[in-house]
Amino acid sequence: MKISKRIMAVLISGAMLLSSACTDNGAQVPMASDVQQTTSVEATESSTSSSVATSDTSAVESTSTTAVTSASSVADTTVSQSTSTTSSEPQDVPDGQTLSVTCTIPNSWQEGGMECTQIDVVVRNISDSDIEGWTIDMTLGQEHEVMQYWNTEVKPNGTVLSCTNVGYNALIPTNGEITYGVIVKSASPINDITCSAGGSKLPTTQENTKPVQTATSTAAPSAPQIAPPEKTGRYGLVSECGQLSVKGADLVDKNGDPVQLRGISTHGIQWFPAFANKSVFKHLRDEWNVNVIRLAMYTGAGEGYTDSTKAGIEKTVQDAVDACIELDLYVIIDWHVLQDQSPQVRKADSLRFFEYMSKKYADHPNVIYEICNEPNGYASWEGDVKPYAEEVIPVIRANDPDSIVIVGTPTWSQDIDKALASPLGFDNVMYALHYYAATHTDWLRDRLKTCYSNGLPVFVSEFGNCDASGNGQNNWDQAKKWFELMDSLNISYVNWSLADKAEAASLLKPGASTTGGWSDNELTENGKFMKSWLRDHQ
Ligand code: IDC
Repeated sequence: MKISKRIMAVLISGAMLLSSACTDNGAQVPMASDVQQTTSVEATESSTSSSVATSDTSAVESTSTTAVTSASSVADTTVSQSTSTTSSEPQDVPDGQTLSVTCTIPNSWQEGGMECTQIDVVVRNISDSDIEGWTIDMTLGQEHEVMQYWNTEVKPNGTVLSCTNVGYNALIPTNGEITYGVIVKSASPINDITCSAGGSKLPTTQENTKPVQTATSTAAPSAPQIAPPEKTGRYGLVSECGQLSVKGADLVDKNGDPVQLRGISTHGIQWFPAFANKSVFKHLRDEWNVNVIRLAMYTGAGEGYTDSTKAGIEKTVQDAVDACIELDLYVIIDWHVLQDQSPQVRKADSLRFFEYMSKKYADHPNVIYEICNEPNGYASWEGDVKPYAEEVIPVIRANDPDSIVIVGTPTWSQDIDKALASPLGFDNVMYALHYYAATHTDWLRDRLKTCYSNGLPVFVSEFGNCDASGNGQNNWDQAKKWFELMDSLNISYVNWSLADKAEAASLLKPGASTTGGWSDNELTENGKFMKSWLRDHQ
């Protein structure tokens, strides 16, 4: 596959509407020195780009940051407009500025002759007071169609895409930040993005925009360039435990000794890609003591995984896998079947995806494949899940013969007894049990005990301390009973979820930093509990 690599500058400059009451009628053009903007552009892959896209996909990474001026967070008029200069180093933020906006293009690809561009945006409150309500008008320079968006409401208007807060991220505390993202389709590549407040479009001058350059490569997709793992001396990392396998009902390390993986699952990686990065994972490894990250990729069309979005989403997964490998972490690639009920619905995509991933990561003991999150509804073990697994596992095994594969079970991965009655005939397979402590209690723990004592290898690849909706109240009594049981059986477990969505299951409060290093103020009740539980775990 011929892969083209575009190096592209994204320019973002402009003003911010500070509150819903704000207008920008009084916009003024500040002195150039009032506004600081940094645009840095880097090509992160030298000659090759890999993707699981069905269409030709090129990875483009560009970052642009600007500080945006305003009178103050309580003002009812906006102030700001900016000209900007390109430089590679951030400068001091001048007085009077309120928000900084960082715009990244982690993925772009072609599809049906159109250009698809994912734009991730981080908005940071750099003022000394909280901000309630924000709107960013992004001028993309051309007509476009919005394919997907998260953590924002969008209002397309010609070449302008207006992005407004949703309820849970309206508030940006001082020094806090929120993230949102969009994927747009356009006739030609997006070369620069200009932001403005309330429609006061800011000029993008030619000198603000780096020329688009093109580089091509005919090299085939190859394994990522992996630096030697960073050592921490913590428990259960890949450099210590190596290739895992299954012995009886137990997960064991390269020496055959039982090992327990404990970690965190992302929320849908298509909705919260901002938290799936190396800096966050490193913080979780070093400060929370996790040794596994699960990457949940929802696979239903209504969940945003469509023919036009899947290339971008899958690339986000790959980047996150690469980050985990660099960090010496185990990583679970989760084909997050939920809305579709049966994994048969998307089997063709699954076979393509796991064929690609298992080939790409064949030499990395870090990678664990979870082939169907939670079959549910009509999906039965014998009629749907088992035959699906019998097709997918050989595809993985052909590339990566000794990897661990986790197989979901019916009724949202509660029916491990069905797997016990009719297990799969492959080595190194584990069966998923999922629980939410405020919903699933003794009866499901009893099922786990029975299945384990009958030799079934079980992996709790997702659990919550709240109820099964992902919300409601956390139930710490039940949570502790689950931990006691799982620890006594050395069963691995992964908490849902690494997101700042306003729901009980989230580990992070809305607007939490996307680079980790969270203070307790940025953690939810679940976040604080899980941090101390995992960190102090022996
Ligand atoms: C939930 C999310 C919620 C989202 C919903 C539908 O927490 O924000 O709106 O999915 O996409 C599961 C699923 C997991 C669910 C979670 C909580 O694997 O996707 O996430 N849950 O409902 N099984 C049991 C509970």
